[in-house]
Amino acid sequence: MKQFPTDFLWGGAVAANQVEGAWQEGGKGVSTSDVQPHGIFGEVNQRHDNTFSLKDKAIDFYHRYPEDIALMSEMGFGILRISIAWTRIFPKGDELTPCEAGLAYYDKLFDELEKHGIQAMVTLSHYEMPWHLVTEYGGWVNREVITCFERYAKVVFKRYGEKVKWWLTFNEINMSLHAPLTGVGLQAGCTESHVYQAIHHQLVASALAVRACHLLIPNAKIGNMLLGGLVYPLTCKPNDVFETLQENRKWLFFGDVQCRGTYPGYMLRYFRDKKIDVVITDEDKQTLKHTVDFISFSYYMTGCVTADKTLNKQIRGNILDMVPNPHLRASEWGWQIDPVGLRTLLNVLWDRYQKPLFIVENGLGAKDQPDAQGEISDDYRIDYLNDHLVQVREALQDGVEVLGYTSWGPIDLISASKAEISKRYGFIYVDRHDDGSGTLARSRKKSFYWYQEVIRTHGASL
Ligand code: BGP
Repeated sequence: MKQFPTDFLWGGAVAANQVEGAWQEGGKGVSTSDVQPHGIFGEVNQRHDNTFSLKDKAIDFYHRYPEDIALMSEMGFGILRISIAWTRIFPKGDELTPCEAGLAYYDKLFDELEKHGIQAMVTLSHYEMPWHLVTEYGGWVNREVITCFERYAKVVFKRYGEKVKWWLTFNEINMSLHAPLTGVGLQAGCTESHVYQAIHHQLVASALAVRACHLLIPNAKIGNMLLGGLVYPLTCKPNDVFETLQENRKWLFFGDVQCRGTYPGYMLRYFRDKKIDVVITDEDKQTLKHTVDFISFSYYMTGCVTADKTLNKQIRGNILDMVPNPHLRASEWGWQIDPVGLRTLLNVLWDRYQKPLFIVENGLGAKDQPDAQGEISDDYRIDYLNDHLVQVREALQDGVEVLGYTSWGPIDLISASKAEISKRYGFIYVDRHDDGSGTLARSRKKSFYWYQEVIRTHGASL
């Protein structure tokens, strides 16, 4: 099989706070992303001092989306994953009536996609929530936030039910363990019990969104979204192998709850051993039974795990506590490149859940340099994506059900970790720089034509 199935969905993925800009337009409220000008691991800055944040304008997708969607259409996209900024719909998060200007904005965006025959996939919450829900409610540790989220989800399902058939609940829900403010709205000083209580509430909210989506848009599909954090044992020592199992369970736990509808025994033991007290009501247990239709995930890298605590853990990528794999090379940011790991991950998830899979993020962050003619020959990006897609094709032949592939950042955008634009992922270059300079003009990189050919040939050109 050279070609992918003809109904395989090809496209790209972006997030509101990394592309839209217009952070104070259209009635939008302040989100957690707005108060983290230095990225998801950065300090909170309430912006009263007019601190510069590249995200305020981002790539101005809010105003320029018709041009950007036309370019994606030229590449042959069948699907675009976006996120809705919760603060455009409910600026503070706890209002009873939504903001019409925010609703109208996404209406226009979905209409533009439809004009080009591109389906929309929508993440309800991608690394942001209303800041008011953090300051006044304490974030997701407060059960009332579930009600606010459910109201928001129902409003957008009702409004866009005719236009959007693909939905995701929380982006990389397992990242809450590493970036609690971004994930569950918890500020410095929170305990592990707080984090897991907040995560529990988010899992309940995710299941309520699944229930509402099934009721309100019966012909839509709703999935979860995991950071595919596959890790390998550094050696074949039994303790390394067991430690690796436990490390993988840290992220698979979220999938277990969202796909199987119940807490796994290993997690309940972890809570007992660590004296973590999570309130899980009988009603919550019933709610969690509303499981997702498909599993979506991001994949960038793998890492290794060792039981030997004397070995230095290194900080790499957006996840901590992994040891570099001596057999892999890494990107400029130290993210280890492992195409075969994607095939392994697809097989692991398929074997575990038997639910369809959607790769909703994958890509290479790199510093692109235009040549004298202004062209960008990003062969490194083409190689990365090509090698990963070849492994997706292998997984399809292994019998794994893969619905589609949306590469991360088909157009350059602001990075989540550092809030810079110099770490670029796009097929489309955006003339903007970390200091805020640049014309915002768009241009096609070499990878633009490569991806166009991949889509045109259903992957036969790989
Ligand atoms: C994922 C996030 C994205 C995206 C990507 C790349 O974790 O879901 O929002 O940003 O990582 O990370 P970065 O932007 O830090 O390079």
